[in-house]
Amino acid sequence: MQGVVVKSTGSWYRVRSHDGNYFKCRIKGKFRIQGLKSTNPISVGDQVKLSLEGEDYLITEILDRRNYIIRKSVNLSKQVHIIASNMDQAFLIITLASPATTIGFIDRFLVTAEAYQIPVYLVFNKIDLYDEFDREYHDQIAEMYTNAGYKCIEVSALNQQNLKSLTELMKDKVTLLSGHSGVGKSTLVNAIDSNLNLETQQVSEAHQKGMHTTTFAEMFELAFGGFIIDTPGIKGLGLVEMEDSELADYFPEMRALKGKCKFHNCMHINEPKCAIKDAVEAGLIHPVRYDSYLTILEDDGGQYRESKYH
Ligand SMILES: Nc1nc2c(ncn2[C@@H]2O[C@H](COP(=O)(O)OP(=O)(O)O)[C@@H](O)[C@H]2O)c(=O)[nH]1
Ligand SMILES: [Mg+2]
Ligand SMILES: [Zn+2]
Repeated sequence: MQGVVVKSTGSWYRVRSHDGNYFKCRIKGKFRIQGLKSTNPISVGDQVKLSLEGEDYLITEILDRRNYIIRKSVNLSKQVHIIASNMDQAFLIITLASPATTIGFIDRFLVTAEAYQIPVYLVFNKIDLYDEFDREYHDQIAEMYTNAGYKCIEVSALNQQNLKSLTELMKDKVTLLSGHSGVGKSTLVNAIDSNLNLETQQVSEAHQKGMHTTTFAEMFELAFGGFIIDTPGIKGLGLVEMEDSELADYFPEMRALKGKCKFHNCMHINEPKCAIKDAVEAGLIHPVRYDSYLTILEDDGGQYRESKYH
């Protein structure tokens, strides 16, 4: 029998078989993914084979992962924790306030998702709270990301505004929901599918709780077809291994100019005849995005090289 892991607690796993039944399972034997030092052998989203031994269902095999995302393990610096695997797309839930999602956070998320080749939609939630200044700020940010090649969707989970555009995208897909604690991920899921009833929190409470609790990702089946993966308490994605020279490839608007700089190894910092700097000057690449590029390059150069494989 084959199925998908929808919940993992570390000691047991909940698996949904392809015919729609749910099983509580344990692992048989050792699962080590070659080259990946992870604290968890099996993650939500994994396609697995099951067998019945006595009264117990056992996971006997993991099928190859199409993709996966990680974060650094809290305790063991060299190890990673696999958050989820085999996703079709990600929704990054963003709020301008309570809590504020920073551009830096968004851009890091986007870079990571580009590196994993997971399409991202930027979902701005809590638009019911906007005053005219928020609206103006929203429009500026949305324009910046639209020009960079990302689709922006604005919703209110609370008022159930514009949720149809999300459900259309989610149908028959596996969607990762990500974003800071308190942005409304659980509220959104509950609003999208009334069969689901995820726990929601007050923002201040979520803030305090989010700091120390290690909560696990969980996959939910949508009544209209498809699955979502909720990632409570996950602040950001771990970074894949990449060279500094690859970073520009993970900014779609910079990737579009690949090979156009005078020097083939241009890092787009202060080299002459740099197509990317020219594009920033010409207003074709947003200076804020370019700033993010420089910041990530500066801050995370070492980190990029560290995380995925050893
Ligand atoms: N005003 C407003 N509040 C919202 C909206 N969506 C969620 N919230 C509130 O934000 C808080 C955190 O929501 P929750 O779903 O627990 O966030 P999560 O941590 O991302 O799962 C709760 O108090 C929600 O009622 C929205 O669209 N508008
Ligand atoms: Mg939640
Ligand atoms: Zn350049």
